[in-house]
Amino acid sequence: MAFTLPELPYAKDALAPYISAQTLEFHHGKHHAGYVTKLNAAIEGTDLADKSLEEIIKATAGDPAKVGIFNNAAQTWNHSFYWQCMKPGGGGQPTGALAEKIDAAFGSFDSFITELKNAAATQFGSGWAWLVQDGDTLKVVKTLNAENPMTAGQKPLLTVDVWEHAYYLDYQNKRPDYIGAFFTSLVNWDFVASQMA
Ligand code: MN3
Repeated sequence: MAFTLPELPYAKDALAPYISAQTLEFHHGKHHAGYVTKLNAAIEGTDLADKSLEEIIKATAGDPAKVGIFNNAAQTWNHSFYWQCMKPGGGGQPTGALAEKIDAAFGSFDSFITELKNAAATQFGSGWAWLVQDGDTLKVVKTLNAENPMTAGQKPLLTVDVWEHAYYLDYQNKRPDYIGAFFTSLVNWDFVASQMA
């Protein structure tokens, strides 16, 4: 069954001025849509056509013959997840079990945010920074291009897209400003907490 581009969970102008409607028009309407279209074309008529997105990602990870399918499947998943990690009027700090897990793993919320911002700022070239659940603890990781921590057995809780297409129209080369706005004004901690196993 073909995959479809999910609707954004908010209006295209809802994240402005931190992420503009123009950025979301291109990022969701062109980039994310393009990954979905290419994925569908690549799996049509193959034994992957009836698999879930997660099954396709895990089945093609690390296979040089299937790198095109992996890239488009993972980018389809990563973007659907990224949209949900933000909301209008987001930011602040998590509470409850998530806050306790963050304190246990990183010492404090500030230490955690510093580590995650640093991972996002220092990912060389295109990629993603993540908060993941790894067994009983939380970790910050970064991945190159389309890579997703689920292929390493880690459960994504939060991601920041640091491909240039995520911020260039609004911030040009100033990636740290985009990352700062993401955590100060956009991150949806309720969604992040809901992803914990
Ligand atoms: Mn992107």
